[in-house]
Amino acid sequence: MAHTLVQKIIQAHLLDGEPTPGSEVGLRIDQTLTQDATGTTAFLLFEAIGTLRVKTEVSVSYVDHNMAQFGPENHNDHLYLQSVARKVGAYHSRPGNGICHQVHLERFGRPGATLLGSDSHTPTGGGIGMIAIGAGGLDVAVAMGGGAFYTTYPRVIGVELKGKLRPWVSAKDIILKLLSILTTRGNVGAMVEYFGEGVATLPVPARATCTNMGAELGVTSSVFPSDEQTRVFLKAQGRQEQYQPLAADPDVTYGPIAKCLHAKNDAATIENIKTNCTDAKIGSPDEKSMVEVTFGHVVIDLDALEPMAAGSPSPDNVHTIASLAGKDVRQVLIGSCTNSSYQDLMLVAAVLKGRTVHPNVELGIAPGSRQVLTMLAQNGALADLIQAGARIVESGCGPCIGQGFSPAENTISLRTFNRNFAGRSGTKGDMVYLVSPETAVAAALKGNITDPRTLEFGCPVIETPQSFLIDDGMLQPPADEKEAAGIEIIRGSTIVKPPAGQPLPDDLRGRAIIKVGDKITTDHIMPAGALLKYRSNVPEYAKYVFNCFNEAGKATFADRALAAKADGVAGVIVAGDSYGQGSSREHAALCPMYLGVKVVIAKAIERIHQANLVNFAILPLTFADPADYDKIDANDELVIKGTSKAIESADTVTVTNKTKNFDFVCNVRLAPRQRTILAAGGLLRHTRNV
Ligand code: MIC
Ligand code: SF4
Repeated sequence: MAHTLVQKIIQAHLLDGEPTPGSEVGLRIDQTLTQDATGTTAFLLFEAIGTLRVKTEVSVSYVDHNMAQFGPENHNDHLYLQSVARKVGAYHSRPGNGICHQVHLERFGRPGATLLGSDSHTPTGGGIGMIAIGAGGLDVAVAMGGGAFYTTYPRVIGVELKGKLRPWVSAKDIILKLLSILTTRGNVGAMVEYFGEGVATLPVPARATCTNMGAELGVTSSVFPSDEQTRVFLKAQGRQEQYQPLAADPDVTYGPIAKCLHAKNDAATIENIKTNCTDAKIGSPDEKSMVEVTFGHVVIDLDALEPMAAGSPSPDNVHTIASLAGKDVRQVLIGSCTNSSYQDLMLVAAVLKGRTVHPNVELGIAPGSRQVLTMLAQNGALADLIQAGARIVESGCGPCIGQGFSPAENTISLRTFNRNFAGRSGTKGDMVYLVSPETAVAAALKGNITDPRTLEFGCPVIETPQSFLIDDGMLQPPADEKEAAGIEIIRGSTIVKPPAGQPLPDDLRGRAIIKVGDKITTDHIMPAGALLKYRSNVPEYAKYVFNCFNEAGKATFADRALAAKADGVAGVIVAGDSYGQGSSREHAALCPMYLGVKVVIAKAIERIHQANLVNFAILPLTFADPADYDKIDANDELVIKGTSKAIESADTVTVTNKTKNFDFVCNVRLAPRQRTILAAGGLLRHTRNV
């Protein structure tokens, strides 16, 4: 039987379960990565599990998110991470060395390996032919200790790339086009695999832009074949010996892929599927106007692709640049793990050389890594950027996670980033468009959204360098076991041991602490930006759960949840569709758990967040009939009888709304291992006991 590349890599790492789409499998993890905003908790949990040394091929602790250092919290975290990494056998990438995904691609990623990272954009590694997956810190802690990572054996969505990109059109436009076809919803349990003649035309960093933003599709991972481009990249990084060619079997077929879309709301998506997918079949709307759509695989014609943008508040709100052209732009930011490679920034520098940024625009540039920044400095491109008026930001996440550069009110900000969730930039009502570096730099020069193909000069051609500048001086290797014994872990007072979960009571009396709508992201649940510094202090950070819904002078979510806890009542969160989209931050489960939340009832829950809820002993339920969502209000008293049975084996459970006096049914969609974890009171207790 012919296999996809996804299947080949996964089957080579299968430790447990059947390789059937939809079933739960345990995978051997070769590499892990953590970053500081999730990493302190991950390492604290690793310590709590009791494993003494890391057991993977390589584990790397990066510091890239939290570098503003107002108050001692961030530096306390850095010192903790540096000392704990050396002691337990992990590499440590110091602040300034770059964004975890960019540095990992440059220095560690290898074709055919599995990578688990406590960051949702870990799938960036798929650009170099690895199966790279984002997860909560506790899952990564378990993998660091040699434990399997459990996930759904995926359906594989094939994406065929035909032809070659035209000048001024780039990889970001490919993934934005894909987002317009697949959207951010309904892709849970799938992985994307790129194939076709167009693949060979894309260098590794361009591929990594596509796999990075696969996170926004909601798929578990995305992967490119490992080929000559991969070899050239690895050779230029001085790691040619890690190259191996990898591809799907030639006669493999992809699909069928099924999606359910709303006939009216998703009319444009249905049209996109009809024109861009093979064997598209569109059903007739049922009484709720839902349409079953199936297709074989997606086809993207690179020759015909145009510059694209995704407008606030979602990465799948995609338009062509031509349709937006002329809108005033006040800010352009270039960087993030999506578009901050050497090639991306060389392109920007070549365009800006000898020119000046438009007087209405502020331009910020954050190079993805110290390697990129040093190379730009050495070849003069950095001077071209500075001379043009760019504000150079240190290599790290910076404005992508709301650390500075919040835009002015009612102004458009163009960013080469991957997320534009409402308010993530730090400004309420922000208008953020996600674009390619080509489109970003065109706006920086013109002061408005400009199709770069209309610029009066040609598009510079940037080749992959023969060799990148290799200097691992800011990558500290782990200490050997003997030396490790003498290393003392540095623990500042702001580093607080995270709480463990508790088994759920059999008869659960609950209260709806909040009712939220569709597409609630983890940024809504646990804000980042200026509050990111509380990541290693759960009691402090928990004060800000659902902060964006708190109203001045009224009890906050935290106040209401703690009041319920004091009344001996469990907190319940009621939510709409796609609850928990976005990041892997387990604080979106950990902090509500700390406040006494024990159940989430939603129309649908996203993959990483659902796993984090289970890991922290919160029961994730989905409405059997979504119409029941409309019948519940905040403050309703909800009772669930027999949770132990439901967790053990049931597919559904009945919830009684005592306030409104009616019963409704919820689905209990849990993989077998998730049931065991919940019964144990969370992953930490489960792991300690096995
Ligand atoms: C993000 O892009 O939202 C983050 C910040 O990188 C998160 C991780 C975190 O919240 O620390 C992610 O993508 O998982
Ligand atoms: Fe950092 Fe932004 Fe990438 Fe998240 S998406 S890892 S915040 S650069």
